[in-house]
Amino acid sequence: MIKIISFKICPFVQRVTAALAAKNIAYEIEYISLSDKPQWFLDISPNGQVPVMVTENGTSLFESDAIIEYIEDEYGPLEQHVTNEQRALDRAWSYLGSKHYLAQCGAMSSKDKATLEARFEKLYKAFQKAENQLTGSTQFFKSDALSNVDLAWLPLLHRADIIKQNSGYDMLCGLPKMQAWQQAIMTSSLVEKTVSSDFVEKFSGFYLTNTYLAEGKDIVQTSCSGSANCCG
Ligand SMILES: N[C@@H](CCC(=O)N[C@@H](CS)C(=O)NCC(=O)O)C(=O)O
Repeated sequence: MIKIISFKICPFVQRVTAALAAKNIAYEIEYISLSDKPQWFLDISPNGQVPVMVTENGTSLFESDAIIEYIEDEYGPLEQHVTNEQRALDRAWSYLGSKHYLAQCGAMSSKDKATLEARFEKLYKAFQKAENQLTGSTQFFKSDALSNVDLAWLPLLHRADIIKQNSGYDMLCGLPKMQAWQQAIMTSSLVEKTVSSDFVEKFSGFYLTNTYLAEGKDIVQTSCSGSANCCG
């Protein structure tokens, strides 16, 4: 069986588990400590990072983009009859999401409001681009069926939802089509299959403890993006 080497709150891992769950592919998962990486992990992970996927043949794959492409090549596409141009566009929109995972982690780790808003600005610009691309007439990014783009943005939208529920800070403030997309993803049965049962607890221990967002419902969100757009 496939094995995923993981760190519980890693968004790159969650993109991979989302791709596996969306295709009902069974896998085992092993969690490691990133502050004390075991030697066996360093031996199979050239970049020293999770996710690593150990295939059925025992080959260790690394870099989430490569793992996602392998899942598509090996187990078949999520969507049939996608043109080459559309596939390229889907990959590009997926990258726009996944290339902002670390920006979101950095923003959520901020100790004060000014740092949060400064770090969040780039991510919010990506959210605005997606808002402009969404039609608002379909449940998911392209249609009413899940696509690879949804899977790539799922970690961002999931984390933004937990932050909103616990702190009141809405990363999608002023972006109604993004909010609707987030709602569709969060109410699909997929999200819970992508993380461990203690995900929210682990995530909160990291991003909602000793951070600005940990101030919880006392947070007053005065702007949508760190600039002057008042959210009301
Ligand atoms: N480019 C990598 C990024 C993966 C990544 O940043 N993983 C983080 C956890 S979310 C990690 O393993 N950090 C440990 C380290 O960099 O030493 C990918 O797409 O797989």
